[in-house]
Amino acid sequence: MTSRLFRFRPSALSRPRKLPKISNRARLITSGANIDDLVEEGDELLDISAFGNYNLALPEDPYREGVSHIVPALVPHSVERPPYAISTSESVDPRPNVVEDLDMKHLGMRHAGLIAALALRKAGQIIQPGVTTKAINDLVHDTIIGHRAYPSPLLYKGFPMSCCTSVNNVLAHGIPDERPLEDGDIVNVDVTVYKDGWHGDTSKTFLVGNVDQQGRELVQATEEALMAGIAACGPGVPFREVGRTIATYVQNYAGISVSPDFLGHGIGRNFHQEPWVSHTENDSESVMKVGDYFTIEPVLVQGMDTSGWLLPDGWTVLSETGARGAQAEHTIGITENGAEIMTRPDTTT
Ligand SMILES: [Co+2]
Repeated sequence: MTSRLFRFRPSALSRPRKLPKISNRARLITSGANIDDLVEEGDELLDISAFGNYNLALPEDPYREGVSHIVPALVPHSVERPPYAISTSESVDPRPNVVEDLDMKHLGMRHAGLIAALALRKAGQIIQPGVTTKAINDLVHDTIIGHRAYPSPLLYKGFPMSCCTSVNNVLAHGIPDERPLEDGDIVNVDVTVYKDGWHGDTSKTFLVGNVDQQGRELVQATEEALMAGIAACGPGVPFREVGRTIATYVQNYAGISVSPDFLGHGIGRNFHQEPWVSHTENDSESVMKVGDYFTIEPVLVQGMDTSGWLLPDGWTVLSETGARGAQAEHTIGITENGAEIMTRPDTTT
């Protein structure tokens, strides 16, 4: 692999949740380049050797503002769209204020969740060095459309693709592009499906070829943290138990932290809604009840600093340190018996 030194211009980037007003570049320094010749005022050299053996995923140079240059994939007219993806003035929820039958809601959520899980599993089956994240996106898109369902991220707040793909130091919300996956990468694929008025949301971080031990441990810790968080759920349980459980669990891993910046969310007729589910220690008072549907989706980051940069595309969040991040997500339904994973890829109950 190439040098572990990267030139980065943090002054050109903003922190997530602050207004992005940036147009500048971060550039990969390949081995053999004379760094002194390339560094300009305001640059920082990012040394990621402590985090393992991988390359930073960096955007094309020069950066582009926004995503208007990306052409969204087409969705057949026969597929029902969520209100935000309908470009007419009639883009209101076709089912306002109806009292939901809980059994029907559960079936609807399971159906959406199942399609999402199947699309995610298919994506995992093609992941290997040389495959682009755009190819992953296209497979996810076609799989969802094939089930006469809609890929929820597409046109959500202007997002131009049908899933998110986040490679290595991209913590979340990466936009699929033409970068081929490299041997040693880790890549999160985040799939959400809208079917018959319900959303199902799931993600997983995949290993690409031979991933170093630190990367494998990060991905494993993330999967385990998600499952620990789910195991804590059930009717009558305070939502803060999810964060407490995950934070405690991750303490088993030296040198890995949980990001406080990415939250699980209520889900159902809407892609994102209350309650917001923290994956770190918190003092939320709200309590889970039967019929609640929400995601758990911890982002774990190498090192103790989880802060990030938002790219000028308005979506991609990079770790500030260059460390890798991994994420795993399921949609959970609270039932009389506990918590059910709605985004399991199997059809058994
Ligand atoms: Co989600």
